[in-house]
Amino acid sequence: MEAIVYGKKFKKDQFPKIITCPHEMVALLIADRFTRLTGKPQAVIVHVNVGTQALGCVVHNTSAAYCPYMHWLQDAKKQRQIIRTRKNIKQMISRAMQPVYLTAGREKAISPTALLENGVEMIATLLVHAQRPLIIVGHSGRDHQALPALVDLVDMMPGLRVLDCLGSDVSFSFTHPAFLGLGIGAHKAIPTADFILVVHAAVPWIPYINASKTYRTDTTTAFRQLQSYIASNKGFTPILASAEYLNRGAATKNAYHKRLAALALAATDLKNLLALINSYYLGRCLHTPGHLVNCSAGGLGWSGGATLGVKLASDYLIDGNSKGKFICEIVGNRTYIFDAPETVYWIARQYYLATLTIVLSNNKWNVSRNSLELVYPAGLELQVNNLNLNISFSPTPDYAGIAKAAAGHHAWAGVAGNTEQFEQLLPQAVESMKKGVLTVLKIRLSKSWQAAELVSQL
Ligand SMILES: Cc1ncc(C[n+]2csc(CCOP(=O)(O)OP(=O)(O)O)c2C)c(N)n1
Ligand SMILES: [Mg+2]
Repeated sequence: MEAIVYGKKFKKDQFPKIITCPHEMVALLIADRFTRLTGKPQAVIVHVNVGTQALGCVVHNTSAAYCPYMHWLQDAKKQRQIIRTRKNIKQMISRAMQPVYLTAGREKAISPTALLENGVEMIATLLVHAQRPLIIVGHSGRDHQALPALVDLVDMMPGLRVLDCLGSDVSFSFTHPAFLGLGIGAHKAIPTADFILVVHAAVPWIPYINASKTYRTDTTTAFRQLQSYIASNKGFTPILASAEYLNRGAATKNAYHKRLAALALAATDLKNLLALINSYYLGRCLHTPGHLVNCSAGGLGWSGGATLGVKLASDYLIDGNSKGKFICEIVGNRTYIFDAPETVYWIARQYYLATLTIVLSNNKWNVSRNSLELVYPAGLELQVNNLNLNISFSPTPDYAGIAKAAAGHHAWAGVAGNTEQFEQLLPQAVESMKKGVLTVLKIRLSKSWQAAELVSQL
């Protein structure tokens, strides 16, 4: 703290901006998202041991999202010895700026590299000759140049399809006919594909893949290399222009439109609560890299701090003056509580970070029941309500009120209890946020507000 005062007093122009953050997880989340969007390194200062532990699952989320992260004192003995010599401090920090998760030990520095020539030739040949080629992406969209490079590659290969296992970024255009959508866990295209190119995606969940070759390379460069190799190879041209390939291109397009029609139909069936339509429809608005920031791992409590980080980064990239993009967070009711909202909205007010938060309140932790029913499809849980399963959130907290109170009442807070109220309040919430006011709208999802949920069934 002495150094902070010194820096603020005597090194004004060189000293970093410091944000006070009353919760460690939120601090790391802000830094993580700021770095992801701007590429600028950030630092989080926490208490040496208990503060480190309070960083909690965000450490896991950050490393799973390939956000370069250096933990200075985790393995205190060894890292202290390495860093405190001061002689190699510059090298150690610049090494940590590379996409490595640095906890201890000296890992190899990685810099963006191109694919080796024989790698380009091999992948291109396999892609062109495959009958049912598939590309799986996960995090490649972090580099905003990678998406257009992949679209160019796919466009020249009729029948080539792309599956996104949603690392945390928009990696392929959701409206491209070659897009198979999001597949987390499994997808029917995987066992039937005869060549799969996995690019920047964590794949331990795919039991079918036994990679014959792996390459460490810069994604955008590799897509561009493959595209130009295929375009300039005269042997490939007649293959790609053959009737067989054109037919399979048309079939891919057809299948895409059929999938959309099936989803549109599912959307009209209000009884089918498991129809996975919401995320898909939301996804159809996503063509632009950077328009979605997802968690990438399962540690809840990430979205509030992450939203602030994205807002800060967006303001910084435009003019540093609250003129950034429209930032909206959509969050479940339990997840909202994990976020440490009293910290998040205090910071939001303190640093003029206006965002729109929509809390979807179904009055419970529904996912826990879903998981239970998957394991015990005919179990005892079917005979009891959420109160008996201890996953009910009744009586529900005033989610929007929590935010408003944390922001010293400098916030717009609303609750929509039905469709009409939602239609009325949403435009007001959007307007409020656009005016620079911190905005939180809670939506009470109807099914969960039945009186039966309040009375024990045991
Ligand atoms: C730190 C942490 N603790 C516990 C979990 C397990 N978990 C996954 S989803 C969930 C509940 C989410 O509830 P809510 O946000 O209300 O969404 P809903 O299930 O109702 O759709 C929990 C506890 C987790 N992912 N992360
Ligand atoms: Mg819920």
